[in-house]
Amino acid sequence: MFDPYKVREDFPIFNRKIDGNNIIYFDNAATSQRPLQVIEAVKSYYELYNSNVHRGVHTLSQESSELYEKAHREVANFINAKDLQEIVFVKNTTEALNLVAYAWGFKNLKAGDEVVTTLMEHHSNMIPWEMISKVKGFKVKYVDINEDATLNYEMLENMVGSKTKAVCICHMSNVTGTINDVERVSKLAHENGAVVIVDAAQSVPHMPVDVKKLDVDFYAFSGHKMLGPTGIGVLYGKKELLDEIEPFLTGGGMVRDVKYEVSSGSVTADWAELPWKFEAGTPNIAGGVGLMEAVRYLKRLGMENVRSHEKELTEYALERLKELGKVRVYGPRRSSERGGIIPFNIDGMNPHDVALLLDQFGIMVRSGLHCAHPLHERLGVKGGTVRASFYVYNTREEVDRFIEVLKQIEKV
Ligand code: C6P
Repeated sequence: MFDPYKVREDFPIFNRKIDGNNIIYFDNAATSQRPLQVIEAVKSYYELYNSNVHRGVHTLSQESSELYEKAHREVANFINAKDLQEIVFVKNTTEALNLVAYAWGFKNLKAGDEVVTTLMEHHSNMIPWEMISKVKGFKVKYVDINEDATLNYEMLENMVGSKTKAVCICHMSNVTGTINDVERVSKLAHENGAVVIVDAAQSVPHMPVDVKKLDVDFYAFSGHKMLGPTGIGVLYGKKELLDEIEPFLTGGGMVRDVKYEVSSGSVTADWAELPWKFEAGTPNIAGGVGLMEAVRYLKRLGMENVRSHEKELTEYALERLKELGKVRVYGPRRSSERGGIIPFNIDGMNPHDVALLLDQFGIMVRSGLHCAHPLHERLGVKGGTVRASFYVYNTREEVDRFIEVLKQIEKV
């Protein structure tokens, strides 16, 4: 039985009170909290194994390398990738998407080509494509959303064609919680010879993911949104695609051999095997170890349970929000199409003021534009939204308190 009260016991931060209030943490789409198991794993890495990886023959370096490789394998297993060769550790989703844009995009895109993305993207799945399009001359096209903030699939189907080289889409919107049918998008893209690049920052932490079933080409996510440390993220890429592209960052740790050729007076290099070819410089080893522990923790909870807990909590919160006369909620109507994210506004109030008032009661939400300005503009809320986002340790009781406080704020 999944029990959020039992889960909470693993999270030391919930022992803290702020101005006498328990912490109600509803800002999980920005970053999650960390369980003791993850904190301990990072601590014990530094206490027992700390050493650089792939750079030493001594015991500590061998052990540290083994742990770091194991972390890649466990992440691969978590999303059903073939093996560690398809798992590149990066800093976060932003870096993963930039890696694809710069490494794959520079090699494969030219004038006349099109990259199709959507209006519901986080800036990190828009701006890199716009930046490269200025150099390479291809066009970035945007698929619209429907009135309930779901993707306009009809428009997507009309937009993807022979010129399309990539379809870049989020699995779950960080603003509306909309869950996109990535399997359908992959099928459409592949039928047209395009690759599928998915921003999975909000999906991997909250639902079961099988990259083989989704048939995605690249899939990017962050450790810090899934109980892991900050500064560690993942780029999954199909081996054949990662094999064919050049690294984005170059330098130490990612080469097999580097030669100075006397005849030409220049240096040439050939790359290390996957995934190390894409991990230049000393990586975030402790972050990788912490992420491995986070993945183990989520596996023990069961990702089906995580999804159904959040779905249930979201349905409950949406139902209770109807009790409020001045609150306007955005996002899909069907709970099968939305994750545990609720953006809303209170009539006549600035979202930051609402967030500050909630904060006085120990309730943490995010307010503003959530790094998705075009989406807010499309929703007709230029001033932003208040966003409550749930995770494994949130409870119905917390939702009740949230509603009670919102009722007081509404009166103000
Ligand atoms: N969204 C939010 O509060 P990073 O910051 O690189 O770990 O993740 C970027 C990112 C990319 N895509 C989506 C869908 C995201 O939600 C995020 C991060 C946070 O919504 C911080 S802006």
